[in-house]
Amino acid sequence: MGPKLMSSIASLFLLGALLQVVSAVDHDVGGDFGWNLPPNTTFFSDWASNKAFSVGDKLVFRSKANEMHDVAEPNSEVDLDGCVKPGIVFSTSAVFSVALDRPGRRYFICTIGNHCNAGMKFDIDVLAQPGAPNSPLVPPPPPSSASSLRFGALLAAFSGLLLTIVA
Ligand SMILES: [Cu+2]
Repeated sequence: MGPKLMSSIASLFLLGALLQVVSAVDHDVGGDFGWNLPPNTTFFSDWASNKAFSVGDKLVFRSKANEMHDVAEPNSEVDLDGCVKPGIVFSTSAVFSVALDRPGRRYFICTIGNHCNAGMKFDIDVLAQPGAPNSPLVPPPPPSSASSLRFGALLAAFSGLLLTIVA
């Protein structure tokens, strides 16, 4: 493999990484309304059903300073429907982000008071992005290719120098 081809491949990897960064979306849960007591019980499930979520995206939970909320992740649809509070609560801070780092269905509720029954609950389907460089489905390029690329570039520069000297 010539240095030129290898640097083209490297550029492709770089472009892929760049596109991945650009395409990752931060989703403000509930839109401008935020993660607060909703006007109706389907507010957040309606919000989620209009969105597409992919690995690499983030959920951003923003709550009003005068309202107390948290974020917790039930294990199943049954627990979500029944507002079963999981043992672990992520955060009670006014702004909290959840990284969508794996594909599959995920469930979120607020465990405070009866907020979940009041509608502070939703589920999402996180889509994998096969072909994206940092997707777990695609292994990263082996480290040896990076070092041989550097060696190839060095070799090219060196032989270029030699040719200049000889000529
Ligand atoms: Cu709440």
